[in-house]
Amino acid sequence: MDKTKVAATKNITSLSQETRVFPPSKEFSKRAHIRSMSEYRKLYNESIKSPEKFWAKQAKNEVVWFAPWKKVLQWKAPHAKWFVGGKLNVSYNCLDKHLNTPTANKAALIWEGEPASPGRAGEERVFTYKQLHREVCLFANVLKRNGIKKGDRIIIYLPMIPEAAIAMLACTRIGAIHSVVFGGFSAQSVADRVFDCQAKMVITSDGGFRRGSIVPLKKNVDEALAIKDAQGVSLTKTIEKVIVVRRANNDIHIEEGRDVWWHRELEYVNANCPAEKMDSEAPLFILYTSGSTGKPKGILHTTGGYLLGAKMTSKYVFDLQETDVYWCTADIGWVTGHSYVVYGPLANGATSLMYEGAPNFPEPDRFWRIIEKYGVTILYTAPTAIRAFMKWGVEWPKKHNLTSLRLLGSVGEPINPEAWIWYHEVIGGKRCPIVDTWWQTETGGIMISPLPGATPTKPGTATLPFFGIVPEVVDDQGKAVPKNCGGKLVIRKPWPNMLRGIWGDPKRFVETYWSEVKGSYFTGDGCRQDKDGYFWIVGRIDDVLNVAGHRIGTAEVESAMVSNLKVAEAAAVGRPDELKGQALVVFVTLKTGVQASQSLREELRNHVGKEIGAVAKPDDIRFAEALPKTRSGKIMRRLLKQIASGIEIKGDTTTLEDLSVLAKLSSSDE
Ligand code: 7RM
Repeated sequence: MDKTKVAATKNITSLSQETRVFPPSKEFSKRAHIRSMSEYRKLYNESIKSPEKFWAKQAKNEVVWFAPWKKVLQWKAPHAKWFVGGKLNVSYNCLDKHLNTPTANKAALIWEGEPASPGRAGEERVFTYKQLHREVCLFANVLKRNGIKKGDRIIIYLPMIPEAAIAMLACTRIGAIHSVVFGGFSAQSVADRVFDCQAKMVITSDGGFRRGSIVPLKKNVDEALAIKDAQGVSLTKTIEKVIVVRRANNDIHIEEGRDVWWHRELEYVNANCPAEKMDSEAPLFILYTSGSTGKPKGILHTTGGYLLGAKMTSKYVFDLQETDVYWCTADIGWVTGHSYVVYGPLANGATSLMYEGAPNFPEPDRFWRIIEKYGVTILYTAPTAIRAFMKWGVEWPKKHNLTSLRLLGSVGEPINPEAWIWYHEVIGGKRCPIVDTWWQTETGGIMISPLPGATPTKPGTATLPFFGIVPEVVDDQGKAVPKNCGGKLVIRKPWPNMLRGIWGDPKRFVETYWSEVKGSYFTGDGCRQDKDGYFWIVGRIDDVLNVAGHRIGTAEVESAMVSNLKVAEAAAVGRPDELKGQALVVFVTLKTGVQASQSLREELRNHVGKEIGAVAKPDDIRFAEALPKTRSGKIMRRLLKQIASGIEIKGDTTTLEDLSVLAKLSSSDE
């Protein structure tokens, strides 16, 4: 019997309980960029039937080019070149383009700092497009003054402050390649990344605020720059300069000749810095993402295709309108921060809000306070955050007027229907469409998502592909599986903002993404398509459980578990089992005030059994205070698997948000 099919059939049974459909309201559709499914289908079909014609037209309309391209696409699988021969500049498209328009004096960036006392808002800085342009030009000249040339690599290791966006844009202005390293990463991660891309400069700050305390970023950089390899050779000898933003006013060491203050450097430069004419395929940035094993991969994105993708997806998925105050809560150290805090919104002339700190500082209503204060209209956040809000209780959002919101977004993992409905009702006041957006660091931008004025949504699915994207669910032979059967998610055709490679490792690029299914991009995700063609991500392929011959996606077990009112969050993993191949272990955190007990364990087992069938009844439920997550909020199932199997934790834990979580988990035998 086909195992995939069994699992898939089970999935339908389980999810057929999730039949709620939410069509967009007439009022929303009426003023949206894409107003109906037929409009979506028409454009989508065009984009698939004649992709080059479609993309050429979009690139012409959406992007300012200094010189036209000669060829839209050069595709020698797996190597794509888009808009070959075209010249442009990303910072020009995000800033200069708006200068002689009414957008010039509109807020480009609204920033709020973390420090605040209960009941109060924080420090505020606002940059109009004109002001942001000036800051970027000034800082671009600082980069030049400090020896940076086209093609040089720069590590940006900053908190969520405006200087982070300014630094990114300044790099793109002069053709330097940035690699943003999340401010929560360790000295070792900084050193590894410097070494991998042979960076010439680090841009950091004295410190950053996080939940009321100061993260010593500059100290981490000092440590990173002192790290040597086994032969005693400095890992970071390529670094010539460190530019330091003053943010937290904590004491730091300044290494004469190497370290300079951002604000001091500004005194030496003017604001005249024409944007460099960059080749469409010139590297734009490298962003490191952890692979399933060891060494992080430096995902490479280039200029023209990336910008077009970021711009178009922002415009259509978030339905950006002139009056929106748009807030993507992702850190810029994550690809979501690149495409949907900085490049996408600014290329569209939108107002992008940036918040420095934690959602529960000084109290769990910080997000809602910010939304009320600035009149945020679009909120884009992650399921892990939504589940945290659910856990903290509705009293926090209820304290604030959230009626400015008109659209909600989700990204990072499958959003379980429970969280979806809560988001819809409590935050969206039942009035806001939700766009559940599926994509990856590698894809550069959103790939599968509703268009909010057109697509009827269903809780738990990212629905349908964006223009020009051809996803398919396939079996191990690479053949498309029938509707409602589980399989691997691949992308059949090249798209403009796809990754161009892994920095310095062309072999790994081919092996990781292009060898699993011949001729197609392999996403690493498990998926099934329902009868309407909607894509349901069931989790990473590596995480798919095989219990007594049934292939079960982690996301589905977790979703079933979390649909119990007492459960806040759940992570399902397999542990080797003589009888069944794998036994199903679910780690569970409970809602505030709920007590763990043997009877609750039984109750939850039965609950999952009822929701998705007896095969998915957990063999073991382990109550935990918290789950190990990456900085971007993804559960690290690899670690949980090791804990569940009682083996020592191996492999990379540098992306782990809170190391103490692991210790607690390993010792918990409640
Ligand atoms: C943007 C981002 C990529 C992986 C991806 C999936 C998972 C992301 C969704 C999702 C289900 C979603 N980049 N993922 N979004 N799964 N529904 N809407 O997250 O490179 O950090 O991660 O995240 O597994 O492959 S990422």
